[in-house]
Amino acid sequence: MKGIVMRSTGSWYDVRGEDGKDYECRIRGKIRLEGIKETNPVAVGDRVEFDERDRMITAILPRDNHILRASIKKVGHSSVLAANIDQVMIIATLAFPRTSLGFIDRVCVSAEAFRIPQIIVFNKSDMLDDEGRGKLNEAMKMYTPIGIKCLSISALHDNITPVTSELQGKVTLFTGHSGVGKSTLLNRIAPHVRQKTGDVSTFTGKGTHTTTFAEMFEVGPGTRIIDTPGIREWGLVDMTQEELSDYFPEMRERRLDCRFGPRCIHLHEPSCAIRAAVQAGEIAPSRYESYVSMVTGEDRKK
Ligand SMILES: Nc1nc2c(ncn2[C@@H]2O[C@H](COP(=O)(O)OP(=O)(O)OP(=O)(O)O)[C@@H](O)[C@H]2O)c(=O)[nH]1
Ligand SMILES: [Mg+2]
Ligand SMILES: [Zn+2]
Repeated sequence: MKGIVMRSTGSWYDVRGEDGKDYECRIRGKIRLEGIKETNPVAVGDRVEFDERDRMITAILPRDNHILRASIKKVGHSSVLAANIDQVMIIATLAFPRTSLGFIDRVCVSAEAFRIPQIIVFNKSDMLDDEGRGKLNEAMKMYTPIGIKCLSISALHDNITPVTSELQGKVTLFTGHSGVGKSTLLNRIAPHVRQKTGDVSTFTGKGTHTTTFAEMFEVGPGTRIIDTPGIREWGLVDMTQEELSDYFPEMRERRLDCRFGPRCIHLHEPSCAIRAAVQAGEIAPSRYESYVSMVTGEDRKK
């Protein structure tokens, strides 16, 4: 039978069969998807074939896309967060816990590499002071013009219609640090889900890693949300220095004007159109900083 992977623990997979029933399956031997070398061969969102009698996944059907991240601590270790998704929703908080713009940019680049649209939801607006609100406005003004939709909400107190209307009929991956409110938001959107949520430590200001497995929830007809465990750091996978600027929408067109053309990595080359645009205030300094950190970073080179 064919089915779709709804939940993955790494050794067990909950597969929703075409008959609408859920089956707890394992993987037979080593099935590998051509061209994929990650440690977890089957990810949430994968369409699979399985044997409903002995509960074994026998094949993974070709993917439309997937989203990959590398672990920064474990060199050479990367994992597929989810497969066959329509968009990524980055849940971010500027305080408690703090999400850096560098982290947001890394997620955006990883999604953009597969042309998966990104939406940033700045959560916990109720916790911002004047300074925080200023930073929020600046961030929204920076991302919106480059085609990344931004929303500001409080998952606890606000009407969340602006978020739900972005989700209709799509498969959306929720990602972000631990404690930013991914599961809280999911519970507001789909009260029948009842995901466990956990407090942010007042001592470290960080989340406590409450969600431990990626899981996809059906929240309406054709509307699915994948809730995932919080991520501390996001490393890029398999990108050359030359291609990286292609995944920054504001650099993609401009880089054609660099004197060294596609070989320019926009660091010290003469007549670089990207650096000129930064100097002219057409590319945000913080985006360029993120770019530099990624293009010179160790995690990219694996
Ligand atoms: N003040 C405030 N607290 C919030 C808001 N959204 C979530 N929280 C709180 O933040 C804490 C963490 O929420 P979770 O939903 O567990 O966070 P998560 O992103 O799922 O975290 P992990 O599962 O660990 O990755 C909980 O105590 C929530 O009640 C918000 O908009 N405002
Ligand atoms: Mg959670
Ligand atoms: Zn250049």
